[in-house]
Amino acid sequence: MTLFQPLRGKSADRLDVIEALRLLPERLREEVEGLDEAQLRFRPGDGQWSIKEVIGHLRDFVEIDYDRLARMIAQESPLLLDYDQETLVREGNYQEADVREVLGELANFREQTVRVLTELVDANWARQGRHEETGRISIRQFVDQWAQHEAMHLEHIRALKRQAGA
Ligand code: NI
Repeated sequence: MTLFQPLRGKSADRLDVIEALRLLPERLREEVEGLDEAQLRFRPGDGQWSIKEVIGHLRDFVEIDYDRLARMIAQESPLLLDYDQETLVREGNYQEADVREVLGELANFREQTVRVLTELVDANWARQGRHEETGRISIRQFVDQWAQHEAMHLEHIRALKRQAGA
């Protein structure tokens, strides 16, 4: 994909956040290493996600966010649809899925996102989309939100591990 040549003025100040995004698959693999199936499937309460489901949720949004990013680059102020996270996790049937396969899918989408972000020139970080629920958002704001969301769920997984006796 060619993105708004010339590729100068790359976003040096964005390297930390891009690196955090790049490391997500690796961080998740480290967290689940050595866990047994019962620990991965443990739900702390009714309607609460297991570790497998949290990873499925992250996989869903790593895919959705890649798609949103591609639209924000290709279109002027695209509409970014909202998704129901509970429905997606239920439909993904992540409790029965192979967590390594889910992580592999997540890693593939994330690799594409990181490739696109790495090639963005400074001005393109200000490109915007219109989120169905929350309104205007720039690529820069959006990417910061992903990093925060993912850091929060990494903590969430650590808490679930403790509750599952891991
Ligand atoms: Ni979430």
